[in-house]
Amino acid sequence: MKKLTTLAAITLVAAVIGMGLTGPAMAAQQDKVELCHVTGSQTNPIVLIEVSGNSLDAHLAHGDFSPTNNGIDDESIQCAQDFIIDADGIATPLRGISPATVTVFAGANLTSFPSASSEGLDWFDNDADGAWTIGVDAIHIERNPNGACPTAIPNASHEVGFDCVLVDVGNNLVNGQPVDCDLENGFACSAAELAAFKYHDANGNGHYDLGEDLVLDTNNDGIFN
Ligand SMILES: [Ca+2]
Ligand SMILES: [Ca+2]
Ligand SMILES: [Ca+2]
Ligand SMILES: [Ca+2]
Repeated sequence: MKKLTTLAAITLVAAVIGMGLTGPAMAAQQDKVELCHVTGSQTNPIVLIEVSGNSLDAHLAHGDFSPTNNGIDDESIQCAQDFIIDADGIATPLRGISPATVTVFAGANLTSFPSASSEGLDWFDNDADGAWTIGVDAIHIERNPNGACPTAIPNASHEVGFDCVLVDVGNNLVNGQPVDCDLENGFACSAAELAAFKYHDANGNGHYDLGEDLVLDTNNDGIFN
C-alpha cells in the first residue's frame, strides 16, 4: 500500500512538473500564426511571416492572407492563392503532392480545359455548387491513357474498383455516381463550371498529360499566383 501511495505521489509530482514545463510553451506556440504578407514591392510582393495572434486582425485588414494548403514547403507555393488539386496524375485518392510531383511555380501560365486529349478525367461536383470544392469534390480516370487505369469502364458514371480515383479527399465517390463534367472534352460542363479548372502544361504540348499539375485558378487569370 505504501509503495502504491509513493508511486501515485511521484506520478502526481511528475505530472505537475510536466504541466509547468509544457503549459506556457504550448500557449506561446499557439499564439504564433503564419501569414502571407503583402509587401507592396514589385520584386518580392508576398512573403511568409509569423505574427502574434493579437495582431492577426490588423494584418488581415490590410490584405494579408493565410497560406493555402498546397502542401509543399516553398514560400511561393504556400503563398499562392491558387490551389493544386492534383500533382501526380496517378490514381490515388489524395492529391499526390511532393517536391518531385509539383511542377507549377509562382507566375507559371495555366492552361484551360477542355484539353482535346484522352486522359478520361471526369469531375464529380459532390456539393452541386458548380465550382470545385476543396476536400469535397472528386475526379476519377475513366479511360486507360498510358496504362493509368486498365480497369476503367468509360460509361460516364463511377464504378468503384474499376474507374480509378485521381482525387477524392473527402472519400465521397459512390458506386454508380453519374459524372458531372468531362474535363478533357467539356461534355456536360458549362463554361462557368470549367473556368476555374486549369492545368500546368509542363511539357508544352498543348494538352493535359497525366502527372501535370491540375490547379484551381481562384482568380481566373490564367497564372499561378
Ligand atoms: Ca463543388
Ligand atoms: Ca465508369
Ligand atoms: Ca502537356
Ligand atoms: Ca490565378
